Amino acid sequence: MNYEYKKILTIQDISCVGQCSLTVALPILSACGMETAILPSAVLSTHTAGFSGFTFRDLTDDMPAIIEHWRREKISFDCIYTGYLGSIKQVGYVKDILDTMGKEGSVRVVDPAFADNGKLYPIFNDEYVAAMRTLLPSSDILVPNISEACFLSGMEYKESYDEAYIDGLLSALVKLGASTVVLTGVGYEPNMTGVVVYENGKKSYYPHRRIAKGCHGTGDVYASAFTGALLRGHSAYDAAKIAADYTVICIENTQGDADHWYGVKFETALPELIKML
Ligand code: PXL
Repeated sequence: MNYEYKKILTIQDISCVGQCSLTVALPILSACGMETAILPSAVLSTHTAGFSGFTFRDLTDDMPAIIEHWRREKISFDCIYTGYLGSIKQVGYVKDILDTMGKEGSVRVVDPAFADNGKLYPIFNDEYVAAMRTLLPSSDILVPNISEACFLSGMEYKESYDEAYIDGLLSALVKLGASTVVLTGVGYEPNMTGVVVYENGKKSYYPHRRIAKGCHGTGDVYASAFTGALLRGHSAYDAAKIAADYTVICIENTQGDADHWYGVKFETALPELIKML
């Protein structure tokens, strides 16, 4: 084995059908060669973006006993990666985990996972956004899209913008306590998008092709591949680039299949991801 094998805890929902959250994060992190542990935030029959009448079981009340058991067993993690959470109360438990359950030198990746295209996902509201803001000082790397960055910072959401607007978002997030920010979906030209990595006051941009607007599940594919590549020892910028290239291939491999509107066929591109690592 020519890399360090690490244990990662990911906290997000189980959407039984829909290719997002844990059903995406686990195979991607495993493909990156890492041990996975999970704390499911909720169980849904499907994700909430496009299916109607989904079921939702909030697992908040299971969390204290799980955390307590882990503490008794002295369990800790090399990385804690959070995504879609189940309730405002749960955010407090997740903050506690971020603050106390990492090993020395661990990395905490927070994907806000609550908004897209300027809108909050169905179950969330402003109070949830305020709760999520409290996670920023407990994160090492925040991976928002522009919508989430706007809700967190209170800045207006814009479809088209310039670099000054993006700089404003980044500095607002840092003021709220974020350290490194990996801002996804940043495009200054038609048919292009990209990712901005803001680290130690330095901003780097990786532009790439924008294939289709608003593909479901790509945020989770991106954040999972980013986290896996980071744990494999890549810099935040290189991990951001690998995750972007992988996500683009996933979208390409899904295009043209109208029945597959709810997610991307990320499994088909795992061999490419492994090569990039
Ligand atoms: O992909 C983000 C996500 C995760 N989990 C659930 C969702 C969504 C996006 O809509 O509904 C349940």
